[in-house]
Amino acid sequence: MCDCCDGSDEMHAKHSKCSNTCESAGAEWRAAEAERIRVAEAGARAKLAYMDQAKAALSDAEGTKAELSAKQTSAEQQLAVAEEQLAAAERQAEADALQQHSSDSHKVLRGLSLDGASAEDLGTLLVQLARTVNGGAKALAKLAEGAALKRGVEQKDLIKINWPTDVPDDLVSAPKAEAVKSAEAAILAAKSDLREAKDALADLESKQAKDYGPSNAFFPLDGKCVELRQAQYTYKVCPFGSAKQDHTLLGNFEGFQDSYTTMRFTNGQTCWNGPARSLTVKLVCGVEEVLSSVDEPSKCEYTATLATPAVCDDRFARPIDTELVKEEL
Ligand code: MAN
Repeated sequence: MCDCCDGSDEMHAKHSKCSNTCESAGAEWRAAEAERIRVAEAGARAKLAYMDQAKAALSDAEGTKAELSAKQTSAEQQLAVAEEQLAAAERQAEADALQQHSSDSHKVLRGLSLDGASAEDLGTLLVQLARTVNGGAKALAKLAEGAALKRGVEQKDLIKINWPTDVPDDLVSAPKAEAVKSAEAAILAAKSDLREAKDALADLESKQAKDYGPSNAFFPLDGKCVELRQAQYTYKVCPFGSAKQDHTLLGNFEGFQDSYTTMRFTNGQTCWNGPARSLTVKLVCGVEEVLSSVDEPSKCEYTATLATPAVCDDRFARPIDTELVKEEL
């Protein structure tokens, strides 16, 4: 080991194999220091942006909630209207189908010259036909039913006729009426608007109740996740959410510790013969969220480091290269 800077090698300078590393060591230190300052400044600027995001989302939360409630009410009203329209359209479609059906049956009967046959004979005939004709059985049964009704058989007597039952419905389902289709589409749209408004309202209310640290600087981390592939595992940490090692739950976000310099995730998957897994995340200043150095110092108790602008010192936030900009101008 030789640093070549303390003068001890100078006595034998001629024969010394020591080369002077001061310059390269100094350059390395200066580069590291410049990088540290760059991160501190860029991180601080990013933190100001985080604080602004939080302010925009939270400071007028009551106003936003009122807007969302109004959206919810209007979606509920639209849904009620669309449901009424659907019921009316379905009633109309059913009436149209019945009318169509009875006029069709009549035409067929006339066509087959069977309009003089007795209702029972007609029923039996058509049911037999329905059983033997592949595919259109239910349609034919309906036809028979319509014809029988038309010829004076009472509804209560119809059940005495042995209608075929093993016919899939879709063989007889007529195309949907346009009015039914459009009412159904309106219901879907209103339901989706309603869900959207409800979700946004619930999301905002839950965010209002959370602790996002001084100046709410941690706000933009809510909903973000950071991953790190290390050894055989992929670690995934979602601040305010949960932390995982592949599919194993390391813990759910419990809160901050040590003046917002640490996050704790607890109540993870229980370790075989050990505690429930937990994770302590050390927070350091960085330009963006980067997860590093996951460790397991004690069985199923994990540690990690998360870089984030949220913990940078915003007093370092100087405008980017003002001097340079001035010079360039
Ligand atoms: C898995 C991983 C490890 C942990 C053991 C404990 O292999 O979660 O990190 O130490 O289980 O059995």
